[in-house]
Amino acid sequence: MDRFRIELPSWGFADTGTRFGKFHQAAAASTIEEKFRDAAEVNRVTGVCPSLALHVLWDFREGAASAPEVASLTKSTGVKAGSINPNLFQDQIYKFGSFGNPDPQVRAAALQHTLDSIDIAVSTESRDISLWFADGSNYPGTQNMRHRKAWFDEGLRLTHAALKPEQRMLVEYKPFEPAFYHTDIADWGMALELARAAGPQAKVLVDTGHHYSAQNIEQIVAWLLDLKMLGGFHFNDRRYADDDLTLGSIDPYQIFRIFHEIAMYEWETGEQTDIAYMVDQSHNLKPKIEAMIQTVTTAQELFAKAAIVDHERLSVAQSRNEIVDAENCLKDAFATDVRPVLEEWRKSRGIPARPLTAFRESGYQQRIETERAGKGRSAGSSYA
Ligand SMILES: [Mn+2]
Repeated sequence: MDRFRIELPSWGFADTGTRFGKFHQAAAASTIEEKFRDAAEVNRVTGVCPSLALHVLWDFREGAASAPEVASLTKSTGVKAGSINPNLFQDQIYKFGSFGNPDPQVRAAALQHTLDSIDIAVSTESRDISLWFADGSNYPGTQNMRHRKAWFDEGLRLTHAALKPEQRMLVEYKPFEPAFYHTDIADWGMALELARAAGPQAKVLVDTGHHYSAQNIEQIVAWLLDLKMLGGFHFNDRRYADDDLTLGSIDPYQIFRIFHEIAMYEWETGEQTDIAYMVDQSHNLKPKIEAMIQTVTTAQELFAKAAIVDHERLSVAQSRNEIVDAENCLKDAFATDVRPVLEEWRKSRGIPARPLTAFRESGYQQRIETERAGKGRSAGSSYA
């Protein structure tokens, strides 16, 4: 548990909604300072969220000139700037794509924004540039998929060439939405190919909500681990599409199986993986800070359950094809209530045993509801 850290998204504290509308919350953060303060509160009660993922368009209103403000917020809140997310989907020029747009001027603008984002990451001392592209098309025949692949290849190589030695670029994939016919980076195989072609500091980012319903995500994780190409996760849960629900709310066994693949890999190889665990959720109905605390403690529980799988016993059962025993290794661990031991672990680290209770007793929510009421209705992120 001492090694488990999870990064919060700045946009998870802002007002978000669906394409049908937004329900405003009085406590929603509308400035970068409020997002840092909320993240610091989650970190205060959980002790495992030392960094905040930032969105360039939403959090760096003045581009690189906003970096000193972020640095001072890091100082005052103790929360570091985490992964830097360029925004290549909201500007009007991106109607037909960014890196994959047939118009060379738009591709150049998208690349420039990405290079600017790398500079921002240097100034905030962020390691990871997290790349998600909304590029795709809605109707057959309207775009040349091979040409777009080549343009992506070129754009990602140029992005990689601008990275500092300690930086990484993470390539995220998604099968559909906002495009409904084809997406340029639709699955992990496409992301893998593009990342490999870009260079050694490019890895694949797995967003758990970016798969078709029946897809075996832990197998993708196992392959990416084996290929040393797993850069990180965007955690969330879903029932139908990219629903951005709270991690483990619909299918906790799914996240457990992912953590199990990682734990088993570490046990077998003796390696310590270097994977960025990040939250990418949109809490439209739940109070945002409570939802984030719930997310973090659920992630810890599922991580702990995966850690107590009897690897020795599992390994033997697998080699002998004792499939009931092998399966039960997972089921036994998953059925174990790890909450008491997590409470003990928190107490031993000076963290509140029950983070949600500690948060409710702090009065923080009431304070910000009063402070922020009526503020920032038009500011902040769109649905994301
Ligand atoms: Mn994501």
